[in-house]
Amino acid sequence: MTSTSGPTPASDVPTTFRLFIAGAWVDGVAGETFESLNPADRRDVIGRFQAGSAADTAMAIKAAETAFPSWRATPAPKRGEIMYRFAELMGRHKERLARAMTREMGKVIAEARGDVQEGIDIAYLMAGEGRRMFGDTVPSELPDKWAMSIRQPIGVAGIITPWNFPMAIPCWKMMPALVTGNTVVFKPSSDTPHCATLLVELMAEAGFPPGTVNLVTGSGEAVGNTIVDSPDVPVISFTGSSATGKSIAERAGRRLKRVSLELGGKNGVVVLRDADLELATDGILWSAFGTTGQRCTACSRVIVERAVADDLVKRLADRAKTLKLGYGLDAGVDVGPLINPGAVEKVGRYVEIGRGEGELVIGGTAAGDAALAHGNFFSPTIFSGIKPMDRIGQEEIFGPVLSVIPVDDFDAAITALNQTRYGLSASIFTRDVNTAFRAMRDFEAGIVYVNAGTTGAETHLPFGGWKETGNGHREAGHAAIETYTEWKSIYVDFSGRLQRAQIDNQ
Ligand code: UN1
Repeated sequence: MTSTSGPTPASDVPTTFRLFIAGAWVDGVAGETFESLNPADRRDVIGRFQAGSAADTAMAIKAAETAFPSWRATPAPKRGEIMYRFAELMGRHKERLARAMTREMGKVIAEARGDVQEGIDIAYLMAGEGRRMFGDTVPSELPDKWAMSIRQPIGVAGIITPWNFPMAIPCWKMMPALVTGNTVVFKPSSDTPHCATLLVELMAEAGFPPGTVNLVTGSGEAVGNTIVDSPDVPVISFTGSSATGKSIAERAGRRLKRVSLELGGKNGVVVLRDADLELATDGILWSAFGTTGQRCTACSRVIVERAVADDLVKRLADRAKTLKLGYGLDAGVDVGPLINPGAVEKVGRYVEIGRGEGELVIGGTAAGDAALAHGNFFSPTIFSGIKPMDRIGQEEIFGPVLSVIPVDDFDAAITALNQTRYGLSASIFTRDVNTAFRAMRDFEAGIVYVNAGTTGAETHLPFGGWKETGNGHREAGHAAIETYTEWKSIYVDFSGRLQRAQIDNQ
C-alpha cells in the first residue's frame, strides 16, 4: 500500500487497485487504468484504479442480482448487526481513513475526520433501523380483519457518488439500501476511487456477504450509464451536478426507475441588523470556505440588511485574509485545494464574471505561492455589492467564492433568498424570535439554520433540497428508507366469510 501520511515521492511506483465484484478483488476486463492524484500536489500519485467497462459493470450487476434473494431473506436485525460491525471498524480506522481522504480530495484533516464520522453516524443509525423499519398497523373497517403495511427491498441499487464527501455520501446511500435488504453496485467519483476502495475493504471485513456490495470504478459513460440503463437496477441514487442529475432522471425515467437525486445548491445566509455580527462572521466563513466551498451546502450568498452591510463585509474580509491555504495534513492549514485543475479554471471564470457584477473585496486568484504551485489552490474570494439576479449570485460555483448581496429589509431578504432555482440549505442570523420563526416558515429550502451557517446537517434528520436541488427524495434520517423500499399493504381476514370492503361496512 502507498503511504497515507503525505505526498509520496514521484519515483514511487503507485499501487494498482481493483474492482470488487461478487466478493473478490478483480482486474477490469479491458485492463485499463487511471490515476488518482493528490490535489494539493499533483506529483503525488495515490494509485492506479481500474477504468471499469460496461462489461465489468454488467458483471457487478449480475453479482448483486445473484446475492439479492438471500440478502433479502436475511432478517433485517442481522443485516443491521453487520452494519454495526462496519461502523465499529470505521471508528477503529478513522484516522487512517481521514488521512487518506485529505490526501486524495484535499479537505483539511479535521474536516476529513468529520466526513468519516458522518459515515459512522449513518452506519449506526441504519444498523438500528434494522430493528425498526416501521410500517403501519391500523384497524380494519371490517370485523375480524387485520390491516398492516410492511417495507420490502426493491432489488439492486445503483449508487453513484461525488468526491466532496467521499466516505459520508456513499455511506448515506449504501447503509439504508443494504439494511432494507437491497444489494448494491457502487460507482464512486473518478476523483476519489481510493476512498471508495478503503470503504469497501472495511465493508467486506465487516461481513457483508459476497455480491451484496460491488465496487466498479471508472467513467460515468462506461460505468454510470450502464448502471442507469440496466433493466436489472431498479433504484438509483445520485449526488452531483444538476446537469448529470437531469440526464440520469431522463434515462432512468424511460424505465420508470426509482431515482433519488441530490444536486446543486446556492445556499444563502441572511444577516439582519440585530444579528450578532461576530457570530455571523464565524458561521459564514465556516460555511463559505470550509471544504474550500465544495459542499452542496456551502454558503455562497450572504444577504445582508444594508444598515450593517459594510461592517459585515469588513469583518468577513479581515478574517478571510487570515485563512491559511495549504496541504490539509499540515498543521495550521484552514483551506485545502480544489479538487482538480478544471475546478480552478471554473472558479477563475466565475471570478471574471463577478468582476463585472460587483466589487472584488479579497482573493480572486489561483494561489501563486511557490509552495502551492503543484496543487489546485484558489484563494478565498469575496465580492460585495452583488444584486440578487447577478450570475455569481445565481449559479453554483462550487469553490471559495462568496457574494454579498445588500438589501433594504427583512422582506427583501426573504425575496432574495428564495430567488434561486435551488433550495438546499439556508440560514438566518437574528436575535428576534419572531423574525426567526418567519424565516423558518418562509425560506424555500430543505434545511434551515437559525444563528448558524448553512453546513453541518446531522445524519438523523432528512437531508435534501427543494426545487432543482433534487427530485423530492431525501437522504439520511428515517426518510432515507423511503428511497430503498417498496410498500406492501397486507389485509388478513380471519372471519371465515367473504367480507367486502366499502360494501359490507355501510
Ligand atoms: C454535501 O455537500 O453534499 O451539511 C453534503 C453538511 C454535511 C453534508 C454535506 N453534513 O454540510
